[in-house]
Amino acid sequence: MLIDGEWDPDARLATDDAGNFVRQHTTFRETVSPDQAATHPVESDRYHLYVSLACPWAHRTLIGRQALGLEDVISVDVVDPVRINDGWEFSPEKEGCTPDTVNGTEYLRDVYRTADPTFTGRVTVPVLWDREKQTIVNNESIEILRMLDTAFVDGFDRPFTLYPDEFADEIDSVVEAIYEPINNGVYRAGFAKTQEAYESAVTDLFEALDHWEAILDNQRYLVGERLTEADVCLFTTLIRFDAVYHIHFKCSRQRIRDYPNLWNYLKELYQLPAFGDTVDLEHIRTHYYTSHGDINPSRIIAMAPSLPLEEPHNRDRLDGGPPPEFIG
Ligand SMILES: N[C@@H](CCC(=O)N[C@@H](CS)C(=O)NCC(=O)O)C(=O)O
Repeated sequence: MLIDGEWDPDARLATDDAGNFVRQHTTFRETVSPDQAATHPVESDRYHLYVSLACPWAHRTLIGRQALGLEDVISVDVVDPVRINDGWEFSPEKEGCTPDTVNGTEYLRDVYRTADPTFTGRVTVPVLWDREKQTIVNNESIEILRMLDTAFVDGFDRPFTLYPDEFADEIDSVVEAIYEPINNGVYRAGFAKTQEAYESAVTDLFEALDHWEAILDNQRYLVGERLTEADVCLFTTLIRFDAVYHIHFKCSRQRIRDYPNLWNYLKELYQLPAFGDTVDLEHIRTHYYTSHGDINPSRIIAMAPSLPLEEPHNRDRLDGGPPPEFIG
């Protein structure tokens, strides 16, 4: 991480006294606004995303960008999936990676330093960059996803919304309900430093998955008949589960493929372009197995499981469905 703008490769992920993984809070929390007098007014070709295709948090923003038709409005650079001593870096020669086309840096930490030369904290993706103000607007995925949906509206050719007003409260509560046990829960299991901390995390995780498995028996999406932001947030964890979390993070009770409803739900989402096109299982597997030396010191990448995501799903039996614009 960066400490006062200096890179410290030995600073480790935080755990509390009981061995529980504690996620740090993100620090850049500004917003792109439809108000042209704001610090970061909405504008085409001004904002840029730095992502890793491996990262479930960054993946949310890529799905939002494509689903909301903002690919020509917001540019993207992709870091190297292997993150070792120098943190996220740009390796344009590698498949699926790009250079830093905006700031020309070699390491993402230098983008953080440009925004704040005395920055202290972890250098994480996603990052939403403002070319005009030469700074980071925001590095919290749910806020970036929401901003794409709510700020880039007037003057943009927007097919639909992932955050419809009439469901806003419900979406907020589902996003919050899945965050701790599922989205962050897989990390709490994987980075636990004691048996108790691990067991508590996997128990919460599978209880929450069991709960949503039951809901999805009668309901097409997490908040009902409409596909929303909440589904984006669950998808990016589910798509990594069988190939990575089940093995690398010891989320071993069962796979998503063993849950009939979650598996069919995952297949349905995967088959929508904004979801499927943004999945890179090579970057995902490479990143996790090579980048956490403390839990996989050999850095051997586990063989890819069979994941027939293109096979038919049975979600048409339920009311609702993706908006036609989504099908592409
Ligand atoms: N709360 C942040 C979390 C982002 C995050 O933890 N990203 C990971 C990649 S999956 C990262 O960049 N980690 C680098 C590090 O912790 O040093 C969000 O949702 O955007």
